[in-house]
Amino acid sequence: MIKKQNSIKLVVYIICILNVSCLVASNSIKNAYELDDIFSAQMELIDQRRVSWLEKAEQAMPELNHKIIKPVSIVSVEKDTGKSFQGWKTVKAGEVSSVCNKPFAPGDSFILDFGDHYTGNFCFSLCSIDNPVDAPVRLEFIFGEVPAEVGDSFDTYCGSLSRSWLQDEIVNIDVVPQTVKLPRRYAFRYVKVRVVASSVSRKFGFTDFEVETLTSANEDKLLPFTPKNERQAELDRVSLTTLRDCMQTVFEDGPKRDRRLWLGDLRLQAQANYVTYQNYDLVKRSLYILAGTSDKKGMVSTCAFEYPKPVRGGDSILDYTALFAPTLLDYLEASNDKETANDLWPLAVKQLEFVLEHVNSDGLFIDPGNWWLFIDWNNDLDKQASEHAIIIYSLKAVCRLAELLDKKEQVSFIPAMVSSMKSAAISNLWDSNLGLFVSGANRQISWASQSWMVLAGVTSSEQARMCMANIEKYTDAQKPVTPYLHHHVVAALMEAGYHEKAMAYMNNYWGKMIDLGADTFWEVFVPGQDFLSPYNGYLINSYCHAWSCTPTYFLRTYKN
Ligand code: RAM
Repeated sequence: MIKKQNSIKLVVYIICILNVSCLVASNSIKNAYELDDIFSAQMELIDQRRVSWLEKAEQAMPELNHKIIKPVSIVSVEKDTGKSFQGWKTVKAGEVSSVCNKPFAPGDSFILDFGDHYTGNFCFSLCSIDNPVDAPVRLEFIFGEVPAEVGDSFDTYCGSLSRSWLQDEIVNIDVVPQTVKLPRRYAFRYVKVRVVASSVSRKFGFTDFEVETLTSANEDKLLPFTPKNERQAELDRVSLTTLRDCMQTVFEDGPKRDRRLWLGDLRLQAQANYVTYQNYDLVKRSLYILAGTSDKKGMVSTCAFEYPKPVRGGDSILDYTALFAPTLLDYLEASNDKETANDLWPLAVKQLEFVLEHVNSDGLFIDPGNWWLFIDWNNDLDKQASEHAIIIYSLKAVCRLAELLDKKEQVSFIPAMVSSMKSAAISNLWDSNLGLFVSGANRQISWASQSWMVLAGVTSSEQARMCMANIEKYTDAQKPVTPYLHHHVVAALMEAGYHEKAMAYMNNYWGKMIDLGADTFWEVFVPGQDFLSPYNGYLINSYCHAWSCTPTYFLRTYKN
């Protein structure tokens, strides 16, 4: 009986959902502007070009640069609750030579410190102290980007992402002496080495350790930068290390995890790359992979896996879809590569179809409820206003692309649509008493909404200044959780003309990570909440994360 009632409820629910989506679709701005022909023309081009896009991605495959780096010391990790980040500090425990050429027995362990964060392959050499070693040597390695990973145990991990992302390994070595290169790539500064088992009577030892680094960033091409002070130098250095270690055969989001290409991360990495390493081919390859793995409906990939051959990842984020055109526009402006921009133009236009479906005929974005709206990892954030603004931002980028590619006539509907969406934002989402944008049915106030509305140019410059000043005073506002959203706050402060404020904000937020010992910038950071994790497990967070690398972009583009 209960089962039957439940299935009736389910059917009613499905009918309701279908009705609502039909309602939204038939009342969408996309239908009001009769854009179907434009989008189906793009679809034909996408279908014709998709295969060649993956070929072009392959042709733009970068070479990886290597360097051999040796550890700088042996450290111990000590509990330092309440003082050090995540309660662990490292203390120098000796020179690397202190663990070389001496006998080791089961249970012995030490931690190598490479002095900085690297992405690459770890190698070590073993020797026999008592010749010959008559049993395999069984070793455990744990790789850590931050001290907590070599301090805390992985055994209690129960986060929402697979345990297999945690970087540990058990290796058996049959023949000693031998140099062993671990096949898997790791992202780390620290390596904990523990002897699990070895010959009962014959001792072995270590003679050498190194990492063979991997990156498609070329240090010789790095543009010079003169910092104004020590803090700027540090912010630039840590940003560059973050970017460098994420630059592999695509722009990865994190070399520890997810080791894959995400559109939203790519956009920010590419911006930082244009003013630093200038690897245009890597952006081109990344764009072509996302394009070549677009789905049957012509939706660009939100994320893609590279190997064994590029495929679309399962997730689709509406705001990332909207950000394809701005990413392509940035690429065109930085590289002047019109050929690629022309080639990918149909895909940039086509993305508008997916996002405009959820804008009603009054020009207002309505959350369809069946899309992943990202913006930030703040779970309490209402996304309506930010999404609304990002769609405008996307429309404007398509319009600018059209100007640069001489295709204005193809998207002549955009100016009117932008002005309708701006009016809808002001009439529905602007609270003139507060001088702030609100979002959703509960009229939520957030840094995200103000920042994206300013970046989309919805406001007059006076209003932009007003809302960025007001949000600072509004203590109950929803705040950013990730450097990704903090980036957009800094960009919005810049856009509103608050250059000094923007730099101070950046110094304060990213500077705090440096003060807490960051070698690379972290995926998630809320001061005072060291264990915060979107995946319910701080050990699985990425501590060298793509979207966090942008202080170098701000420092190098802010000319004052
Ligand atoms: C995570 C990664 C990635 C981000 C997505 C939304 O899996 O951190 O960087 O783009 O979420």
